[in-house]
Amino acid sequence: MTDTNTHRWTLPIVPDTLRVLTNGYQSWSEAELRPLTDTPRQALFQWMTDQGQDPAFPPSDQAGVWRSHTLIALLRPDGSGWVGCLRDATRTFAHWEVRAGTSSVDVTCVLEGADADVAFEETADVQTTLEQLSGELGRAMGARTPAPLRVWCSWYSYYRDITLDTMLKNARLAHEHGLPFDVFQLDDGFQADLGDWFEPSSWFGGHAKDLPAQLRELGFRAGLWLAPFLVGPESKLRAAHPEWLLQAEDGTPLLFGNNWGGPYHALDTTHPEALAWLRDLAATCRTWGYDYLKVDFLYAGSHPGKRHDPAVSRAEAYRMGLQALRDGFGEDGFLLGCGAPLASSIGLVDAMRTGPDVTPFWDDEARRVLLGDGAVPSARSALHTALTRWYQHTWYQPDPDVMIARRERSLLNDHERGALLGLLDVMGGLRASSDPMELLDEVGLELLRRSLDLSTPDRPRTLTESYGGAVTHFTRGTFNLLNTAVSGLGAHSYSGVPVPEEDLPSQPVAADLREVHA
Ligand code: 9PG
Repeated sequence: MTDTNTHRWTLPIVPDTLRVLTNGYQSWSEAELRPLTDTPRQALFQWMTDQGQDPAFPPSDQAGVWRSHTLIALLRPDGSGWVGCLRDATRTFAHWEVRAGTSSVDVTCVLEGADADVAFEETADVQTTLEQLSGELGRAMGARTPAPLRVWCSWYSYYRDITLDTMLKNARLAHEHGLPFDVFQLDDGFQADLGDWFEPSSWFGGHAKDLPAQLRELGFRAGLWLAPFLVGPESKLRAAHPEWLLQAEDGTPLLFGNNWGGPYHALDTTHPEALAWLRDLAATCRTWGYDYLKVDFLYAGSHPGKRHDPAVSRAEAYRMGLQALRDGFGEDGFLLGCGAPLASSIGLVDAMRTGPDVTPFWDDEARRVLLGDGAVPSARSALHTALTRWYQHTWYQPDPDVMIARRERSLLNDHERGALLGLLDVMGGLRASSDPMELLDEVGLELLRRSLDLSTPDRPRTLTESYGGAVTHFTRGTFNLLNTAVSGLGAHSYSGVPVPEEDLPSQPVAADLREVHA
C-alpha cells in the first residue's frame, strides 16, 4: 500500500442485535445485510479471491468481523445506527472494518492512496443517511447517469461460442418481433486472445468490425465486450510488450485469477505506452462503428503488484486506465463497467454491473457454500448483491444483469424468473437479455417484453427485516431469497405488495409472474 491514513471509532454498544450492511469491492463481490455476529467467508482458492474480492482486503473469515469498501452501515433493530462513507474515491480506496467485541464495536477505516475526507455519522435513520452520503459521493465525482438502455448480450446463451451469424440471426428475429432493444452487444468469444482484440477467433466467422453496419440497418446500436486490462499468457501482446505488464515483486510479469483455462496477466496502467495503447483500442472500436462498450474484468487495473510508476496508488492506477478508455472512446460513447471497483469508476462509466453474473439456475452451492466463494455467478448471487446496492443509482446506471425469460435451456422456475423480473424493476437501470430469440414462445416473448419496460429505482421499505442476508423488502414488493416459503412468499420469489395509496411509486408495481402465465 502507498500512503495510508487510519480512522478509528469505538461504539459503546452490545453487538448481539446489530446488523451490518456491506458493499464489496468490485461488481461481483458480495454486498450483504447480515447479523453482525455472523461469519463472512473467505474463498478456499486464491484465484476466487483474485476474481471476486480485493485480494489486499479480502473477507475476514472471522465471526463478527466484517469488511466493506467505500461505505458501511451498522443498524439497530429500530433502523437507527451508524453510516460511514468515503467522500471522494478518485484517488483513494476506503477499507472499512467493523469488529464486534463483548460490549462494544470497533470501527476502522483505512485509506489506501491519497488522503480523503471520510464521513462517519450516528443517525436515527440509517437508510436515509446512507442514501444521502452515497448520493453526495456520486455528485462529488461527477456521476454520469444517462438514460438507461435495453441491451441484448450474447454471453448468457452462447458463451464463447458466439459467431457473427448468430448475432445477426438474433438481431433479425428481434427486429421481426418488434422488440424494443436499443443495443445488440457482442460478448467474449470474437477475439483471438486477451489483448489480441483486432484479430478474430477461429470460430467467429468474420470480424467484429463487420457487425455494426448490419446491426444499424436493423435499427440497433452496436455494443462490444472487451477485457481491456487483461493480457493472455500466449497472446501476441504479451510477446510484444512484456514491459507493459503488472509485475510481481521479483520483476516478472504477474499471473493471477483463473478463467479461459488458467491465470492471466494485467496491463500496468501507469505505463505511458500501455495507456496510449488503451486509448487507441477504445478509439479503434469506435471507428469500427461501436458506440457501446462493456469493459470487463476491470479490477485487473488495480490488482496489487509492482508498477512502472511506484508512486501511483492502486486506486489512481485504475482510474488512469479507465480515463484512457474514456478518452479513446469519446465523451458521447456509452461505457458499461463490469468486474470493476465500484466507487472508483464514478464519473467515467455510464453504467455499472452491480452484482455477479445471472445464470440459468438458482444457486451454485458447491462453489458458494463448500468453497466459500460468495461472488460465484448465479441468479441468487445476482439478486443478493445487486439488491443490497440499491443506492448506487446515483453513481451510474445500475446494471443488475440479464433477465432469463426462456424456459428451455434453463433450470429456473416461474418464481425464480419472477424474482429476476422484480430485480430489474426495483433497480430501475439497464435492461438486458441474452435469450436466443428462436427459443421464445408467446409466453417467453411476453415476459421478455415486460423485462424491457424501463422503471425508476425503488427504495427499500426497511433494512431491519430481510429474507436472506440481503436487502429484500422494497416499497414495490418483497423478495424471498430463502430456500423456504416465508409469510406466504414462495422460496426464491418476488411479489408486489399492496402499499398505501400515498406511498405508491410513480411506476407500476411489478406483479408476480402468475399474471403472465394466467
Ligand atoms: C465473459 C463474461 C461475461 C459476463 C461477465 C464476466 O468468477 N468468475 O469465474 C467469473 C467468470 C466470468 C464472469 C464473471 C465471473 O463473467 O460478468 O457478463 O461478459 O465475463 O467472459
